[in-house]
Amino acid sequence: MHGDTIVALSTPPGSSGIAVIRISGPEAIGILEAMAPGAREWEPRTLHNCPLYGHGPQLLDDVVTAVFHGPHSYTGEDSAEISCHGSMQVVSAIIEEIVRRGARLAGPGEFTRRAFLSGKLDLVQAEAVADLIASETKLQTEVALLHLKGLLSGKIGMIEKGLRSKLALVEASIDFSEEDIETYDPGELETVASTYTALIAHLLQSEVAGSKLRRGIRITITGPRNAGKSSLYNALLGEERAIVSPVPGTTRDVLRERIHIGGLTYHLEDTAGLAETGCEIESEGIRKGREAAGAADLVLFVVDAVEGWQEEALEELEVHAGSNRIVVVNKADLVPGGGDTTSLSPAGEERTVAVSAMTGEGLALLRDKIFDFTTNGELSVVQGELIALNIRQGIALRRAMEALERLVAELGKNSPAEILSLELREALDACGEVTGKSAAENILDEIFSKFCIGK
Ligand SMILES: Nc1nc2c(ncn2[C@@H]2O[C@H](COP(=O)(O)OP(=O)(O)OP(=O)(O)O)[C@@H](O)[C@H]2O)c(=O)[nH]1
Ligand SMILES: [Mg+2]
Repeated sequence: MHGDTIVALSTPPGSSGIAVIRISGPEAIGILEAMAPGAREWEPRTLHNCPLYGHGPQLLDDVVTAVFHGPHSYTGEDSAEISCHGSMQVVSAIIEEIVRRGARLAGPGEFTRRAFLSGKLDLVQAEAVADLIASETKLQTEVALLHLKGLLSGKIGMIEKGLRSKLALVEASIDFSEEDIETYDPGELETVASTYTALIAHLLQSEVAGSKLRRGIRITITGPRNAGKSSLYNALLGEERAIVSPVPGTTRDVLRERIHIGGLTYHLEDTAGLAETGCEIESEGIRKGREAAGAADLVLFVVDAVEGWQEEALEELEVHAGSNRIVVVNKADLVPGGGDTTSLSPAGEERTVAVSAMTGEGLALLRDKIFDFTTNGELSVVQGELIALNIRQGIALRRAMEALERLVAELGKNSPAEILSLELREALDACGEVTGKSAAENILDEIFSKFCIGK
C-alpha cells in the first residue's frame, strides 16, 4: 500500500461509447461501495452492473464495475475499475464524487508506479507499458509486449543470478580465508565474466535501433521551388495534406506528419522552396526550412527532372553535403528514367532516386532507401530477437559490461578477491539499475512523468 487513494480517467477524454475510470488505494473499494448503495457484496475480478450515486443522492450513471483486492490487482493494492457512459459530464461527476469521498487525482503513470513499487512489474516492464501505449507499428507493439512479458528482464535476471553466485564464492574466500571452504575458481569466473560481457555486448547492439524505434526518425524534404516537394510529401503520406500548385513559393510553413516504414515511425517535414527572394514571409519560411533540415536525421533533396541541375540547386545541395541525404529527382514521368539527371547527381547514384510524385513511380525504391540510410542494418537484433534497449537501459548495461571487462583484467593480474568482489558488485548494481532494484528516486520520477494520466 502506498498511502492514499488515487483516481483517474484511463480512456482518452471526449465522447466515446464507454469511459473507464480507475481507482487504487486503501479506500478504493469502500468509496465505490458507498456510491452504489444496495449493491450486493461484489465478487472480486467480476463485472457487476449497478447505478452509481453522488451527493444527494443524485444518480450519476448506470455503470459496470469490477473490484480487485490487493495484491491481485495491477497496482498490487485494492483497486476498482468503473466503465461508465463515455460522456465527459458523466466522467467528471463520478470523479468529483470519488474525490469528495477522499481520493485524489492521480499523476502521470501513478498506477504503474504503484505496480512497480509493489513488485508487480520491474522497471523494464514498466517502461514497456509506456512503449506499448505509444506504439504505432507492429514492430513497436511486438517489442513492447515481449519486454512487458519479461523477455529482457529475464536475460538480465539470468546474468544477475550467475554473478550473485560467483560473488558469494568470492566473498566467502575473503571472509573465511583461513578455513577449508569452497572458493571461486579464477578460470571459471573468467569464463562467466566473458560470457556475460559478450551477452551484454549483443544486447547493446540493439540500443541505437531501440532509440530510433521509440523516438522515431526525422526527415526533412527540401530543394528548389516548384520541384514537387509538397507533392512528394503528400505521396509519401498517402493523403493530400500540403497545398500543391504550379506557383513557385507555395509552401511557407514547415508541415509535419508521421509515416511508417519497416516498423519505424518517421516524422516527415515539408518545407518552403529554396530561392533568392525579396518576400519577407517567404524568406522566413526558407529560414525555418533550413533550420528543420539542419536538425533532421535525413534530408530528401528534391530536384525537378526537367529543370535538371541548375547552379542554385547545386549550391543548395552543397549546404547539405555533411548531412545524411538522398537526392530525389522528381517528375520522372516527364523525363522517363530520370534522364541524365539521376546519373549526373552530385550525391552519387546510390543516393539518388528518380520518382514521380504524380504517378507513384520510384516511391517504393525511395522508401527502401530511406529505411536503409536511416537504419544502417542496426535493426537486425530488434527485428530478429525483438529486443530493443532504450537509452537508460543501455547506459546501465554498459556500466555492467565495463565492470565485467575490468574483472577479467583483474583476474589476469591475479588480483585479490577484494578487488574482484568490488567489480562483481558494480556489475550487479548496474544490472539492478536496469530492472529498477537499485534505481534512484529521480530516475523513477523521470520515467513515470512521461506516462499518460490514468496508466
Ligand atoms: N508531371 C509532374 N508534375 C509534378 C510532379 N510533382 C509535382 N508536380 C507539379 O509541380 C508543381 C509544383 O508542385 P509542388 O508539390 O507544389 O512543388 P513544391 O516543391 O512543393 O513547390 P514550393 O512549395 O512552391 O516550393 C505542381 O504543379 C505539381 O502538380 C510529378 O511527379 N510529375
Ligand atoms: Mg511546396
